[in-house]
Amino acid sequence: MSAASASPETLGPALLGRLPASVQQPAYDRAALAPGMAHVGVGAFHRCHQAEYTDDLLSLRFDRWGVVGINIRPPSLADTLGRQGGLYTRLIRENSRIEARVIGSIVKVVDSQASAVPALDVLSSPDIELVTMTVTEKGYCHIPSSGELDLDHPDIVHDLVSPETPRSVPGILAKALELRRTTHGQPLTLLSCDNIPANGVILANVVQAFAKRRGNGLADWISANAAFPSAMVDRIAPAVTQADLDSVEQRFGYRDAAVVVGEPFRQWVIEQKFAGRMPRWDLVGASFVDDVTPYEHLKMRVLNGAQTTLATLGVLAGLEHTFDAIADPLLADFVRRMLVEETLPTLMPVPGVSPLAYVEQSLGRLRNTAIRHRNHQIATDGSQKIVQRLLNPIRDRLSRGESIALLSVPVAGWMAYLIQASARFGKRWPVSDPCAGKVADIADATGHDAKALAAGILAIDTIFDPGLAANERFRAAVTSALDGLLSNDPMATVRHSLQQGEAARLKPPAQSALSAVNSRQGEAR
Ligand code: CS2
Repeated sequence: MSAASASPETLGPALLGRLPASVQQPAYDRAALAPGMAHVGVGAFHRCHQAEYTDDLLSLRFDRWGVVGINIRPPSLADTLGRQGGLYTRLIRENSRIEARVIGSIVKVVDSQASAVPALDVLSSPDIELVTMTVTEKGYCHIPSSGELDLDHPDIVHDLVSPETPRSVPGILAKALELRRTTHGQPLTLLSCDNIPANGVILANVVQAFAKRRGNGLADWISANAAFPSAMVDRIAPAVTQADLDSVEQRFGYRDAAVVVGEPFRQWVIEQKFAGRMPRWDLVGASFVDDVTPYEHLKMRVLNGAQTTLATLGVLAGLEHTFDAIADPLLADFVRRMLVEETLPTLMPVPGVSPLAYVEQSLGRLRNTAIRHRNHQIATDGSQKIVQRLLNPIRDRLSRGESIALLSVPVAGWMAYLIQASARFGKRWPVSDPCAGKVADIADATGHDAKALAAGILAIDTIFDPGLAANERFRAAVTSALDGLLSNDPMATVRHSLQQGEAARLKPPAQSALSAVNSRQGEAR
């Protein structure tokens, strides 16, 4: 095809074979591809991660592993991927380098936003042996601090009353499993690819808690016929922008409404616990292991901990993207020292990984200027993220009497981010977080008293379990950091905390400082 043609063609099966040579395309016969698995939540991350691994695998060893993509929440897929026969361009970008590839593993898309019926038809089909999902942290309807199903969640309340017309992920999956049981009885593996600790355990908890309340033997059938492996997933793939879509048209001469952009790095570690046949993703770079916990902790506490820290402190410093925040010498110094001095000692050994090298590699990934990851995007749903990224390492350190001078700053940063979105603080930026309303109410009622603000927010027990919230060292550290972050010079607090962290490093912890905080929050294993 000609890049100079007046009206560029849109990507679709008819364009395969006529793409510019610089665009890699599926090396297998897409027409022969039959659906064998479904994915719920087809967003940028799925297209940049699991769908790419599957595309790799189909090229290496063709099998019945076409993906049916289902969205149960906006956006609609029909107008983008649907119109393109499931095809899309995956760009890998690193500074000035760009690599384009058309991914072919999605064979069909299903929009099920208005009713669960289309999703249930796919999920209950005997052709589907595996369901993967990326439904975001809050899609599980669990309580982050405990990992249990949130029975007060409006969608769960609805689905327990009307299980035939479910809206929530647990409700839809329980109904799909019920249909499988009553029709063909085929087992199913349900693989969460969301960034929450012990995601398989959380998924099993919420589906089983829902099924038990149905009281019709479904929970027992699920125990015997479904598997919920946990997985650690990694690739930075920010929300796609118009500039990304335009860049494909400009560089490669065709239109694509479903472009995704990711960094070169990718990782997928999957717990080996399956109900039936699985795609051999281990042949194309994924790892099948007995326990993903050490990998999850490493990734969530180091890479994601750094991202959340740079995002909230970055917004307070007036910086837009991750790469802007890490280019700031103070924030770069802060995040490296936080990770090395406070986070790394909380990690379990990970086979073949040097923790210090992992920190440097992670910071290097965050400096990639072609990945335009907005700080506000990472700060979105912070209440669902800080438990695994910041509070769990804090809890581990408190239980050993160790300093939390640095890790407590981004916790206060998350608070300051939501507080300043309240009317009382002039609605400095729009926010999206299930706890935003609660924090705004606290801020509106309290005003500028950091102690009262922190006390109000620490009392939100779906995030801060009572043991942690009552810990005096934690309360004092967060309150003092919050006071500074709400001032006119928030970065002075970041600088000051580095000095405090330094002092704590030189002084052994006092016995009296040892706290009785034990189990880890939200880690349901
Ligand atoms: C990010 C993640 O938005 C966020 O919360 O921290 O999406 C992050 O980019 C991925 O976990 C990387 O694998």
